[in-house]
Amino acid sequence: DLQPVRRALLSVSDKTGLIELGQALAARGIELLSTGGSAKTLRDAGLDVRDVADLTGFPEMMDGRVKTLHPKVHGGLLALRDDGMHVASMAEHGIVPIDLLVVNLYPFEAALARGADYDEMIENIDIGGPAMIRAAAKNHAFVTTIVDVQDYDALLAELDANDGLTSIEFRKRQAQIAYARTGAYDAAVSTWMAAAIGETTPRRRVFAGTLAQPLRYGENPHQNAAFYTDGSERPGVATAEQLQGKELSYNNINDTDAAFELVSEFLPANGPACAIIKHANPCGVATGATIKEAYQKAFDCDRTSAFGGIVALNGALDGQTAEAIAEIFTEVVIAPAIHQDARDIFAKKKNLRLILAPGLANPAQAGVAWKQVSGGLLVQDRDNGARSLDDLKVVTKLAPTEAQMKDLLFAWKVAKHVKSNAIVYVRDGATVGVGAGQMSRVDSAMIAAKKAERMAEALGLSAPLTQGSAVASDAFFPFPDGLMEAAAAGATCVIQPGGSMRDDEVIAAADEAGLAMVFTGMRHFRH
Ligand code: 93A
Repeated sequence: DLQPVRRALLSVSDKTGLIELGQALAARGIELLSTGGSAKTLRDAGLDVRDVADLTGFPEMMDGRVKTLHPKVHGGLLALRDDGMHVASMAEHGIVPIDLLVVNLYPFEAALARGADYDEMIENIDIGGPAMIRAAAKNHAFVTTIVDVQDYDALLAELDANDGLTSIEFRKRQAQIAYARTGAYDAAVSTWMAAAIGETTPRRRVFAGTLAQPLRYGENPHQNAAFYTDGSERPGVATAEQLQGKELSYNNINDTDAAFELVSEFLPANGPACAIIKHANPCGVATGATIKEAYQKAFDCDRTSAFGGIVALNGALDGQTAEAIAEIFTEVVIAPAIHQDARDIFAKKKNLRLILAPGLANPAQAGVAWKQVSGGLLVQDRDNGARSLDDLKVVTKLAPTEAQMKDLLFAWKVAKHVKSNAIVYVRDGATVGVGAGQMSRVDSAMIAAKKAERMAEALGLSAPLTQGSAVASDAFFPFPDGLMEAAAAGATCVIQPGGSMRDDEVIAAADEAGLAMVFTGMRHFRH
């Protein structure tokens, strides 16, 4: 099922590679049709091009809103070449077949990224382009549709492999991409509109992605998987550059995201910070005078779990820190800057994946988070909530000291990134025990304390570091038992949302145990 390409219509906003493509098509004897700007680019390069306006007999009008919306264009794309009636209609109306369509759309997504105003966004909604793409893709039995600059080479290779014709397999594959492109385009328009008109629960909503990378497998080897990106240019695992190491796995991407989002909570202006993640939960988070000290303190929270972990830094990775990290097996290191000496040190660790992020993530960034359940999607705002000193309410007789307040806020930031039920012990700007993902809050408090005891033994300390620690709970203590578990582990101050029916009981228990406790009035469940 090979089809000839005699006539091509090129209409592109992104002119990258257009001249080379036009030259290559012309060299293969293909007639070129094109719209205003595209035609000019081709003509300026010395190519012979026919204007679509010449074909339709209508000038481009209404600021370009109407340029290709014409039966001579759409008839040429949609006509079935092997249908007598279609062929007769073409002859009757002077419609010529268009065998190849190359379109890329008005840069709506780019306008969105630069924060264009409402009117400008509206003008960036492409109508004629998607109409042509959908028409050509529908008629893939005869017509080839190209919507991405990155597919120009594949098109030329296809033509060369088939003596100037295209195969049905190629046309089908490109048609599928074409519909994904128009789908994603309208998804971007509709998502933008929902935000612009303040619609938080639109009756219909769409998500779209572009393949960034096929993955060897998913969470487990028997699951197929791939990584799709949403086109946003925000710093994160999707926009970071891998400098070395094996390809990232599904779990690596998930964990690196968790690590990077967590470490980004710590502003570089407040000093270096490090987060070490295992299975999407932190096993150590710390600030320090230097990046190396932050890493060391994070590592000392739970050295056992840190083995094979993901390390994220909020500042430049230097050689000293790289040396310290290289002492144990580490899967991934991600940082917003990486010094040459650090690169040299890791170059010897062939398997370690070293990733350079284009800056830190913005924890306050608004956005949507979604999760699949059978039969649908659960959609919610990103958890971009944060609490500062002024938001905290002291509820016990004893108020935390300034130093305790610092640790409490630190513990709270970390707790937001720990799977519920989350209990986080912190001392001197470093986690010293993390209890994650337990079905009972008491168990989370106990497990974190046990881990701290084990670390104290390993480090040869006289007492676990939870002694004199600050403790955070991601949700309120429904009963005093969880709180008492933390007190038994040596916590002396507590941060939690409050809001339990038994707050009075819990506060009384805290007073009796000599604890200082603050309420945040905000919960950070994470499931
Ligand atoms: O304003 S439109 O929606 N109306 C149209 O009829 C139309 N036809 C093509 N935009 C239209 N296009 C778009 O113009 C294409 O999708 C492409 O992005 C752009 C190319 O314009 P030019 O060749 O003038 O740079």
